[in-house]
Amino acid sequence: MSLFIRGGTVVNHDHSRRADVLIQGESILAVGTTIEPPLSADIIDADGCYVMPGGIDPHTHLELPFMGTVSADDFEWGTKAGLTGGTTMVVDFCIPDPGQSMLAAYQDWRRKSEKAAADYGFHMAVTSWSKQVFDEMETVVKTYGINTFKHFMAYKGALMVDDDELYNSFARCAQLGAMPLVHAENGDVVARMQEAMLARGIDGPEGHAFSRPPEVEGEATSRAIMIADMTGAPLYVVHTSCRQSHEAIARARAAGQRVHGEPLIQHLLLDAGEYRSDDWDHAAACVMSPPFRDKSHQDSLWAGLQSGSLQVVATDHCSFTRAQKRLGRGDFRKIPNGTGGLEDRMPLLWTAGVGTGRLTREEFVAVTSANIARILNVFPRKGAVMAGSDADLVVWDPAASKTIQASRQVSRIEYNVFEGFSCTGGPAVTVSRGRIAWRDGELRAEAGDGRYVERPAFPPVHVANSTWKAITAPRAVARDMVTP
Ligand code: DUC
Ligand code: ZN
Ligand code: ZN
Ligand code: ZN
Repeated sequence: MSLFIRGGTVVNHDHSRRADVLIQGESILAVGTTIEPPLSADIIDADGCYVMPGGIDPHTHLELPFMGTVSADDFEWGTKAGLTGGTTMVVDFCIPDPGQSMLAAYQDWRRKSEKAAADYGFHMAVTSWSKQVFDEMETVVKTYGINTFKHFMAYKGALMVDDDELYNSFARCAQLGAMPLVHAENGDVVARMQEAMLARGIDGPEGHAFSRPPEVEGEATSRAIMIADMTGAPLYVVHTSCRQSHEAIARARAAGQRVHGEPLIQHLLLDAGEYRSDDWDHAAACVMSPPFRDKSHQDSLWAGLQSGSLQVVATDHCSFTRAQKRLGRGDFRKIPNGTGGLEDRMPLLWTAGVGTGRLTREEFVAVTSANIARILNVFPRKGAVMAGSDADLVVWDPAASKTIQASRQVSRIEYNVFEGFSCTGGPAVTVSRGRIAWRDGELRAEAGDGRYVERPAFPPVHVANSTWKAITAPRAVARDMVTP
């Protein structure tokens, strides 16, 4: 089966040119101006459109058991929502239950993701430290093809890890050629501030935002960066939402550290004013961690994307219904944290980025796809419109217009935090591994069409001392290195 995309402008992260694209089976066979399509090829007319790599969302939580409930969009509906908006791959967080092994958690996630309609990979969460975790990390990298480990510096009493655990796990990542990820918020300080808010009688969604100020994120980001430096590991800071965190990342990069920052489309476009709403349901819908910030932080995030000190735009898609959000009436600490965005990230970023001149088209491709593929080590299989790459791409109509309305969305919840936003520019056709997954408003992908994508390890930073003893006794290792 072949597809021929004729007459468009191919946009990659590094250049654009007028070219046709021939797809054979699941991959791109050729990109050029002199390709003769086979007689049997389905022709897609891309005149006036851009042909770009499909979006990759490196940060989703589909069917995640979290805060006493389970996120509403599962792998089927989350990936279908993504395809509707031009996203052809998600990377979801595999989070072991307390006491559960990583290996069992991985099997759970593979089971849940069988119904994915688009390709997907996983990150693995490290929520405690032990010899068992040390050993399992090797299997996760070498057998499961997962080269990223997530650490929560917040959610005290649940997922949070302390500095000792961070140090050990980051050092282990460095040995394995894996990269640590951090949710950077100081969970101890957040817990104290939450108590202080409730003691003052502030129990609504605004209390959520007040108890997680930017300083809490800036401190944790700086701490994680320095711990990563001491272990020789690279670092990826998820949902970078504020100036303090961005500046810490930019400083570390200027000093030569491999640190990556990931703003969310939500933090780029929505601000803390949402929590001042008189409408409890609306304010609760916007509860996520980190919370939306004052507008001044948005300028910092856009500047980071423009200058390259921030590399990626994600969603942290973790949707909850109104009824689920209402579990937190009377105590904001119980409002399930999370917002959606998978369906809207690409059109919104195009509109607010390319449409305003803040981003070039190539930069748009970089931050929604190519940079992510490179950072997560699946480039150029993903993230490129190039001969040999997977045929995950989007035929993007810069004139398409859409007003975001929850009543018309694919996501399985009854509201949308971007309700009423108008987008100019959107997918005319989304192609997922060579198949038309979405075209002119019609979703054609089906549950089970997606495949699991393995992501190989990076070359290890250093391979010496890769034993449990060396990791758990860093001072002894340092001492051994001093020769008399
Ligand atoms: N933040 C959220 O808002 N939801 C899921 C997990 C997270 O860290
Ligand atoms: Zn997080
Ligand atoms: Zn609003
Ligand atoms: Zn998350």
